[in-house]
Amino acid sequence: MANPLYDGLFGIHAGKTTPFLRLLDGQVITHQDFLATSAQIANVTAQIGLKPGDRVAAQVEKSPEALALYAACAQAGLVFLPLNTAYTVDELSYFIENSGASLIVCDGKSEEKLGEVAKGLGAQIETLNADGTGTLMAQAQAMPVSFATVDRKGDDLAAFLYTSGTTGRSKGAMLTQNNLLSNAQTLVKEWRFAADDVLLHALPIFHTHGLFVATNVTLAAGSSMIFMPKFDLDQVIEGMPEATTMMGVPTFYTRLLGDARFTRDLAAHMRLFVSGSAPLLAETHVQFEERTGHRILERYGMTETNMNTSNPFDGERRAGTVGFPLPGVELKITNPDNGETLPDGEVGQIEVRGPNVFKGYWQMPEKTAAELREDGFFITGDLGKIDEDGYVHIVGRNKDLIISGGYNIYPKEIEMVLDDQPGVLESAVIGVPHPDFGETVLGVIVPENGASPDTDAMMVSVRQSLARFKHPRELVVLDELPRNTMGKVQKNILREQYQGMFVS
Ligand code: MCA
Ligand code: AMP
Repeated sequence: MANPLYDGLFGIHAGKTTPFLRLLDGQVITHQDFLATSAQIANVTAQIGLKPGDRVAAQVEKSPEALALYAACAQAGLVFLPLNTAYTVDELSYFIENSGASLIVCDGKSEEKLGEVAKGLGAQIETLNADGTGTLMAQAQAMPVSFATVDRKGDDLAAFLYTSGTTGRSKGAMLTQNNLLSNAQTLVKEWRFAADDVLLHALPIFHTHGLFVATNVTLAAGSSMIFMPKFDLDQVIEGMPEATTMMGVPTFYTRLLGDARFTRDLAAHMRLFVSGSAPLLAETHVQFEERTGHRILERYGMTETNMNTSNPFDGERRAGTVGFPLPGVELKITNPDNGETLPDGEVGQIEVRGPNVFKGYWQMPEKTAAELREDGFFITGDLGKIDEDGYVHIVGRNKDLIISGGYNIYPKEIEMVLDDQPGVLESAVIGVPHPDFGETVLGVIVPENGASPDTDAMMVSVRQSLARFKHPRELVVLDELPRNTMGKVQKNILREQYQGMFVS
């Protein structure tokens, strides 16, 4: 028996004294040290009574110990549920309740509020602070540095990641051990990762990009990463000469280009820059090459599927495209009305199938059935085409989604809060271009007859319910929303009307 994820990403490094995490204070954590910490945490989970298959919800700052918690869950056969540090207690309560998490790990600052949630739901709670202190590590330090890895099958669940939906209710995407392992191994090969690579890691570790792409690839390659708490331009510029690779959302690259210290010399030691999570403007691609001589490698993925396509490592990295389906991944463009495959060159919905595709949404069989076909193809909700050379282009979205700085925001969630406010008849939330975040959130409010809604008070409610990155940058008041003859709100008209609001 075995545990494919733990064995394939972590166990393979047992006894290795080579660096895994390089911290900003100069501290280096070897693979061996990291595994010792994760085994100690796994021992804590067993001691407090967690059983394989139990869910562990973690809303913690980025730290080596937070990463070790992920490894510990893999080793103990627990399902890891990382949560954005920006989520409010309202949002967290839903995730914790919906997932039936047995353990909540949170920052000491949130213990009081989340403690109440935990109590109400019968979950245990432990704390883990940004500096590695807290009740979890206090117990872990007294534990043995080895743990008998729990047997798991490739099809067993390894992680849940919540993704919002067009109906406003978040869905727990169930990812298996094989989903995560197979994708990491494919990317190591495709992007030529080797043990001597040093990845500049400035992404958060609660989403696919920072955790399952950047971290898992580093682990699968046995390489190391400069582990930064967040994207800080000064730190990234300072760390780059020590790195060989970087992964980021387009905002990382536009921010770098906006700084005169980011030069060809600074990037001379780098061999690869990868971009994803949001569209990289062709203009950014071109400017980046002019400045550094590097062509950014753009790839395309989703929470439900990990990575689907990538531009080639060797060969032309074509600006404005997301490259080719990864080995083992099938991709087709279909007619949204009947699901039939369309000829190359025609725009339709993107569907994917492969070992990377998730198992379904936790306890939501109807939603799973609506998006994951019986034959294994997943309907991504993205619109695209395949060009004559086989490159995949994403041309739009068949889902009402805003991507701001790489974070996904579903308008429905915000509209539900706005619609509840006094004096509001209805609302429409749209994404409009933004120079730093790519897109930003704009709320359009229609008042009830005779009412003059207080937009400041509305923002107070929004702040209480929703994470900061989802807050509308502005609320505008209109007499009515544009609608088509079927009565459907025409968000495209609103997007056109306000497209210049935040760009000069
Ligand atoms: C921070 N803020 C944001 C965002 N980030 N608002 C909108 N969109 C955002 N993405 C808030 C802050 O809380 C702050 O609020 C204010 O905006 C300005 O913050 P700033 O200092 O400029 O932001 P930052 O802290 O520097 O963060 C920007 C960032 C960060 C570095 C771009 O958002 C980031 O690391 N994004 C990466 C997201 C990511 O990993 N996505 C991958 C998802 P205040 O002023 O009130 O304090 S996985 C995925 O999409 C798929 C699978 C894939 O293909 O990868
Ligand atoms: P998430 O739900 O956070 O997993 O985000 C997945 C969505 O991000 C996809 O469905 C796409 O709409 C978008 N996305 C990811 N990578 C790219 C990319 N390279 N270009 C355009 N959109 C992307």
